Amino acid sequence: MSRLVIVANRVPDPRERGATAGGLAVALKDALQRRDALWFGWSGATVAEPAAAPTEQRKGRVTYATLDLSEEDYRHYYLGFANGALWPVLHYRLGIAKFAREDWEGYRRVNAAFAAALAPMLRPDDTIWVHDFHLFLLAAELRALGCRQKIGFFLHVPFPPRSVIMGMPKAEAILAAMGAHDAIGVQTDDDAENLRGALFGIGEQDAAARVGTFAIGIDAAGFANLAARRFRTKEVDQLRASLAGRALAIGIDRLDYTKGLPQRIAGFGKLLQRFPRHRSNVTFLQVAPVSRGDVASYRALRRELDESVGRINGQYAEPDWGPIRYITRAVARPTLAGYMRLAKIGLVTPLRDGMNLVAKEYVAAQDPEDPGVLVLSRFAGASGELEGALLVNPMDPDDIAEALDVALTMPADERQARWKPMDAAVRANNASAWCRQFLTALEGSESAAESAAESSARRRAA
Ligand code: ADQ
Repeated sequence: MSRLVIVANRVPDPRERGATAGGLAVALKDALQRRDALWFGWSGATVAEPAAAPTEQRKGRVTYATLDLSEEDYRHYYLGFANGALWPVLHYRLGIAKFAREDWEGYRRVNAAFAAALAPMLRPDDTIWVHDFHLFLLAAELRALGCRQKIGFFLHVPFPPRSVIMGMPKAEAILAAMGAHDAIGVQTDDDAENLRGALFGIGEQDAAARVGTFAIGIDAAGFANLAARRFRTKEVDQLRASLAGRALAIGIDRLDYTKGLPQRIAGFGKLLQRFPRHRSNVTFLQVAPVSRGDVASYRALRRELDESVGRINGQYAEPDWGPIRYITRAVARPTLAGYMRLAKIGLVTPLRDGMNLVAKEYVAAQDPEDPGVLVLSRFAGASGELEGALLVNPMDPDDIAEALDVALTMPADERQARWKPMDAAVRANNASAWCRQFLTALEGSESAAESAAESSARRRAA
């Protein structure tokens, strides 16, 4: 089998073990065990004078190759264009996006530098799989350097309607660069429709035809085992004891403005205000470690949450009960798995989310005999697969409060009837299925390099 080359903004630390690794590393685990692989991307470090050639480390069948960034590239490429412009726009938040030409230049420069460092490492029969919005231009840069290998792209975040994306300066250049891929994957049919519409709008019909939906999954069996094992550990016992028989609702997110945290906290406050019978009977634990703490909008979010949690706790707490526990430190994944199994309610209310793996992890973590209830945003990609969840509009704290009230009083047979099909879906559409389906589409696709050459030959002949 040919080598698989994964390109992503971040490269996992090869020392990370299965249970502690998150997101993409888990999703790709199967594929990386079955064939030789190269994982290429940013080291996570910034240095004064980055080397042009990557540092390599090998573990098992995978070589990890990383580049450092200069302070300037970190500021313009990562904080500026990727996180300041693309992240909000792709989550439909054109109004809070910040655009600067220097950021765009930094984005182009880093995509080109990544391509220049990767190209000499490639073998003729490699399959290349590029991940996410940091690297929209990479494939086009590789093609310009003469790469003819199959290149696939997967977008982990949503893709907004054409009218939103076209509001962002340089959107057209990004869309045009999509034509360099042989297969383009997104999380949901809505994302696919939006992306095709935008590509059509700029005359990239060939690229539009290569867009497909591939909903990302988790290692459901592995997570279920982890949660069951961790359910009886010191950390989970301590949390259980501290609840003194009260129900637990849990939220687990990166501290990010797309995750709907202020509205969620307000929703929990509304529950206590409008349904007083739940006062003193339910505790909400929100774990939200700070991410991207050096972007101003993230600092503002943190202040807002500190204030609203304090206000609700001040208003409703009793000497022996506090409504909200809010942790901005990281908690180890295995412990979180145990917490999820303990929680009667999983509260997952992003304003927009490509998929949201926490929703799937919460489902997988439940005790089949006594499963909890998932309260889920209808704007998370996962809502398409998790039909047994109580779906809410995450912008509406009253809607969240009403769903929490229903969840807290739901009888066991209804909880089971809702959970079973969700668990079946999470197990069927798991990480390995996602990976296999995307790679099958990519490796069986017509070559973009050849079809681009053919269509330019046709244009020349015409
Ligand atoms: P994220 O925005 O990071 O990912 P999500 O899918 O919810 O969002 O989480 C990814 C992983 O991080 C999960 O395994 C989750 O358990 C872990 N995680 C989240 N919060 C955590 C916390 N507080 N502590 C420890 N671990 C935590 C992006 C897109 C999503 C998409 C994924 C994968 O924004 O929509 O589902 O990529 O494609």
